[in-house]
Amino acid sequence: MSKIIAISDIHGEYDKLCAVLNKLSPEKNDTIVFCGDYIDRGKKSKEVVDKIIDMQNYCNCVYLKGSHEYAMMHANSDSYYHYLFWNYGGDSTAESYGSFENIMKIHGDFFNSLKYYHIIGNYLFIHAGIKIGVPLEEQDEVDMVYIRQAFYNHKHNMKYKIIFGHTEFDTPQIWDDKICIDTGCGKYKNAPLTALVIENGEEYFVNSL
Ligand SMILES: [Mn+2]
Repeated sequence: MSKIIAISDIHGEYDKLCAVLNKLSPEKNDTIVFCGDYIDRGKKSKEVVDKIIDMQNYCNCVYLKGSHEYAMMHANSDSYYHYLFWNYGGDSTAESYGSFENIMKIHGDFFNSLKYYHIIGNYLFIHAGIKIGVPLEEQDEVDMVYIRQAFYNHKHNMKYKIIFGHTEFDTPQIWDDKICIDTGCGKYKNAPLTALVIENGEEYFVNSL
């Protein structure tokens, strides 16, 4: 049976990404949904993006937009996102690419292709969450990459189990209707990168430790 794998919030931690991918060893019928926040904080944002693009040679890949990609892509047109990018780890991304301009010069096609959410069967994958009570097609882009407690502290009434990252916890958080897989990779030195694996109707976690 093929596996569905979700990975979120890598934040430039190339070695932790490789450790998780080596443990998972995905095969060609498997699907990895990368849930955003590839860049910032860790030292190897460019290598992380190269690696996740390269994974298309091994399995199906889906790439979602995270809040850090959103801020980076709006940093030159909006002073608020400029502040967020440069004060929440964007300096290490610019360093990894050689300059801020190089980020879009080198990986612009990739960043411009990112989706806000992806549905597979009964699962909906998204970076941060949804505004509860608003239909999926009417969700605001900023909510989908930035929302926190207003989403995860409440039951949503969508027919999907929502898999998300964005808000970091010590361990994966499991609710009846949602799972958060951000375990602080890139933010805390010893925090692992955690993947959710869905296989034969079972859900389990694989981390980089
Ligand atoms: Mn993040």
